[in-house]
Formats: sequence, C-alpha cells, structure tokens
Amino acid sequence: MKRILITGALGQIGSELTMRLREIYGTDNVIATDIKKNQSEAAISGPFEVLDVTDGKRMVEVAKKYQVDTVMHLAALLSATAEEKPVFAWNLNMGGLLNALETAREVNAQFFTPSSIGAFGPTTPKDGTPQDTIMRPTTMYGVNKVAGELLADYYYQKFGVDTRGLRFPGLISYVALPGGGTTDYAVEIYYEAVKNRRYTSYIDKGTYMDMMYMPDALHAIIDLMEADSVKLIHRNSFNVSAMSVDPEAIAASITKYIPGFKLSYQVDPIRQKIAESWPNSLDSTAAIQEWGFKYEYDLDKMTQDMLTKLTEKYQLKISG
Ligand code: AKB
Repeated sequence: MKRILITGALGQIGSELTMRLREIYGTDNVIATDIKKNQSEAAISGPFEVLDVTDGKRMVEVAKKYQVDTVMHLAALLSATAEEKPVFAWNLNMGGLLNALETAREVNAQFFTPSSIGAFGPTTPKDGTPQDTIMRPTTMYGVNKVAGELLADYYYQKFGVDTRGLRFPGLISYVALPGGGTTDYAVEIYYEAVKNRRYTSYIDKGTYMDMMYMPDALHAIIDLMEADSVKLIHRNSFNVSAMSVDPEAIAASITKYIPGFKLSYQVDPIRQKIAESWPNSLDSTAAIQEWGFKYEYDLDKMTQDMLTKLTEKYQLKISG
C-alpha cells in the first residue's frame, strides 16, 4: 500500500481509518472520498473528492488522477437500513462493490472491503462460528455480504486482483457514530452513559453478538493488507472478533466506572430479529493462523477508554 483511495471515508470506519493511514503512509497518499464533504478531520486534512460509488466511471477517473495502488471500499448501507430499503441497498451495496472491484482491476490496485457477522444466518452454528460454515443469511445486508465475499474471490481468481476482507463484528468507537446498524446499541450505550447515566436498549438481554473496539479493527485492516499474499488461504473474508457480549455485559462493565448507570429495555422487533439470526461468537482461528490477527481491547479495557474519551469529548463541547 503506497497510495490509497477510500470510499465512504467519512463513515464510522472511514473517519478513523483515513487518519490512521495518513499517519502511516503520508497525508497526500490517502485520498478520502464520500458522497458529500463535511468539515471533519478526514475531509479537510488531506486530499478529498466527492464520489458517489454508484458512478463507476468517476471512480476510475479519481483512481487514475491520483495513481492509486490500493482501493479500500467502505461505502455501504448497514443492516437495519438495508432491511428498510432492500432494493436501494442491493443497488448501492452491490453496485458500489462491483464498481470498486472494476476500478481496482482497471488500475491494477490491491483491494479491501469489509464483510460482516451479518453474512451468517439462523442456520449457521451460533457459538464459535467457524471460518468455513453454512452461510444462508435472511437479511438483504447479509445477502449483499455473502455475494460480496464471493464476488471479491471471483475477482482474485479470474482477474488476479489482490482482494482481501474481514468479517467485522459490531465496531465501537467514540469518533464517528455508526448509522443504521443492528449493533449500534453497543455504541449508543456509552454515549448515553456519559451524557445521562442511563440507556434504553433496543436489543434484548441475553442476545449475544461479537464486538470489537475501533483501534483493533484499524490494526486488523492494516495487518491484513500488509500480510504476505501467499499465506492467505481465505482472503474474502476472515472472521475477526474481540468479544462476545449482550447488553447486560456492557452495562455491568460500565457500572464499574459509573456506579449509578441504569439499563432498561424497549426491544425493536426488527433489529432484534436480525440480531437473533447472527452468531453469538465467532472463531477467529483462520485470521490468527494466516496473518497473525490479534486484538488489544477486551470489554473492560474498551469500556474504560470509551468512557474516558467520551467524557473528554463532552466536557470539551460544554466548555468550548
Ligand atoms: C450492522 O450492525 O449492520 C454492522 C455490522 C455488524 O455489520 N455494524
């Protein structure tokens, strides 16, 4: 990776990945793109282009203009929004991915795109979900993710594009909020803990899903992209997880630092159904063996850091 084009660079992963890549590879070598510009650090700290990922011609033009050797395609609709707008989700998620793969093929670039725990379905083994297993998702998002993994493999086999991907769990961060996901509760709970000392969860108690703190997710992306290609058997996409939690487990962790924190429930049947169709916990052995995946943050370490960073963020806002 020397010159990197990122789509969806102002989203939850992109906002932080863009800044981390700029630190490592140089500001001018990381070209952030998104459907709209805003005033965030990722948008204003280096090269930025407005790019709608459904416009494949423009994507190739931007890639050629900056002579990129890597395409990181992050722009996508998440699970809950995709369930509300399935046709739009298909067009954006699959159309955007196809354009990004074609761009990588055209400019001979290495390629990364995230898959998700959403690629699994209710017939997948729920605990210690293996790398290679039954994948029959029942959501539009999941259908997109499985098709996307297969498409990325196809581009590797057919055209030799160096495609790589991770099946991300819910990602937790204090920088940019996710939007329209099923695991978003695990981010909101920290914001509400800091602001109001209480949270009403739309996911029910006892519903376990995998999660990971954003710094570990960024490491995983960069480590996978820098891994020796010959060692990769799976490519698209590797199971990765740092913890398996339900709302009660996160609340118990928060209570260690905010003793009066209160958790209540108002379950959203749509997101609950999606969550129940996903695994409880992934097995990350293939990622560990093939490219040395590791994580630093367990639940308590993440909670401590989230609460510290969010408190700073809101104190700064109040005093500023
Ligand atoms: C979502 O909830 O849709 C995402 C995911 C797990 O892919 N955070």
